[in-house]
Amino acid sequence: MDCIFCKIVEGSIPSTKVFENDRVLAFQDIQPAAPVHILIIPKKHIPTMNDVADEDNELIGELFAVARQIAKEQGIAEAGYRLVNNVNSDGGQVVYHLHIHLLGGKKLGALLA
Ligand code: D5M
Repeated sequence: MDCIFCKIVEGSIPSTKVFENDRVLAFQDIQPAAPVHILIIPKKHIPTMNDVADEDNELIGELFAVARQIAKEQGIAEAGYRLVNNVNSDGGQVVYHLHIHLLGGKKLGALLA
C-alpha cells in the first residue's frame, strides 16, 4: 500500500518514535509547527475520520488517551495544547492515514478560519 504512515508503521520509512503499542504509534512531525508537534496514528490504515467505523471507536478513544499521556510526559498538559485532525481537502489533510496532531510548547494562535 502506498501510504507513507503505513511505511512508518512497518519501519521502512524512519521516524522518531515517541510511543508505540500494538495498535497505536506516535512520532515527531517532520515539519513541526510548534515546539511540541507529535502525530498520533492508529497502526490500522484508516484514511480519514470519515472512514472510521463503529468498531473503531475504542481505537479512536485510545488515540486520545495516548495524546493525553504524551502531553503529560512532554510537560505541556497544564499550560495547554491542541489536538487537531484534518479531514480531506478543505480540512487541509495531506496524508491520508488518520492522525491526530498534538501541538504545544508555546501559546498557539487563533485557529478558526
Ligand atoms: O498533516 C500531515 C503531517 O504529516 C504534516 O504535518 C507533515 C507530516 N509528515 C509527512 N511526512 C512525514 C514523515 N515522513 N515523518 C513525520 N511526519 C511527516 P495533515 O494533517 O495530513 O495535513
